[in-house]
Amino acid sequence: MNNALIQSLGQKFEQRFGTKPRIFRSPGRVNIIGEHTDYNHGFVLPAAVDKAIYVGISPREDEQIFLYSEEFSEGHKAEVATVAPTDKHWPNYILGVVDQLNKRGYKIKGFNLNLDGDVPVGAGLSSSAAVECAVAFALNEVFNLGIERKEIAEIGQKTEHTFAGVMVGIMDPFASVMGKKGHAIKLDCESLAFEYVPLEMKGYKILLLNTNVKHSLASSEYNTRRAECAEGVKLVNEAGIEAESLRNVTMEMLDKYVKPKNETVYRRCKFVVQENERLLTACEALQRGDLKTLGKKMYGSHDGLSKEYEVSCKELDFLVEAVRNNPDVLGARMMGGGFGGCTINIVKEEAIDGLVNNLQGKYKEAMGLDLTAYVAVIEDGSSAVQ
Ligand code: GAF
Repeated sequence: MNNALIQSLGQKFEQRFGTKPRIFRSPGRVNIIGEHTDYNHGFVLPAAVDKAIYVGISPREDEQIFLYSEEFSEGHKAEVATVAPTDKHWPNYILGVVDQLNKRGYKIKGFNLNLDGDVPVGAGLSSSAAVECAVAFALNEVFNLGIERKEIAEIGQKTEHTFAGVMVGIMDPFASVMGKKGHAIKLDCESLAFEYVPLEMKGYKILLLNTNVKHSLASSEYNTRRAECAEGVKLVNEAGIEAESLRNVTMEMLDKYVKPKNETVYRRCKFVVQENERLLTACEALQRGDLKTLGKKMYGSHDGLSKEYEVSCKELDFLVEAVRNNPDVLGARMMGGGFGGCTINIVKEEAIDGLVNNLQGKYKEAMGLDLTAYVAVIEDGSSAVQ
């Protein structure tokens, strides 16, 4: 918990709105393996981290919404009944949540809200889902709406669809809301059934290496990949096979019905089917303490994301190749939607400082960019802070 940030958020709230707020937090996430599988009804293995978005909030008697982003030093005003997307980026993640509550028949009044956080933006740690979940969680508590955690995650996902225009899956908000200290979440994105998997790391740590780039094609390419996967399912359906998603599609079906028709769609779908298999093997390995096999599957995941799914970039590939033959690193891969952000690495604890030092120099020389590193600490999901 970032106590300094919580204190300053509360003080700024009081100065701005003249009352003491309640404060809530919702964390960012890592994903150990299972990328671009969530919107294909497959499995993912995320975990909530100790970096979070914090919101201060107080209810109002009228219908007005007063928002303030401490990070951007900017305010925004709206009304509960008429929320709509704005040209400013950050208010959309809050207003979209209000819109979802309206559409689902949850009754709220106006409110004052400020927000801040320590989830690095654009690093692929899902700061936007953390905002949506922190806001939905806070409104649920303040207005006693009785919404269950899973629905809060769905509200976060829908907000991305409607107010940010990215057709994301359920993974990020689910991890933010449902996270458990010291555990990953093995989530079946078809049924939303899940189990907590203890992260027993035996002297290894989860190290995130931030490329500090976010290429602008991320959102458009994300939606394109989604459409390509849907096209693959359509081709299988046209061959007379009933399949609702890639979850019900096998490699044999892809080879027979998709490969001859569309090579690009075939490669995308092949990645997804194989990534699901990799996740299941990796998760079993993690459960029996076999971190080596987990690591191998992570490298396999990266290779598929880079070569078949084509959502990596030169900076991410550079960081994975730089550690691939290092005996202190069991596995590495790009994490999240792609085109920038972090790689996730399983690294021997005592080797971390030396590795980061060495990579910072190499990365600067090769890419002209600073590399930032962060050891992920796995925390609980959304909670009330005060
Ligand atoms: C982004 C999305 F928000 C997730 O839903 C998921 O698809 C991920 O990219 C890729 O695995 O983080």
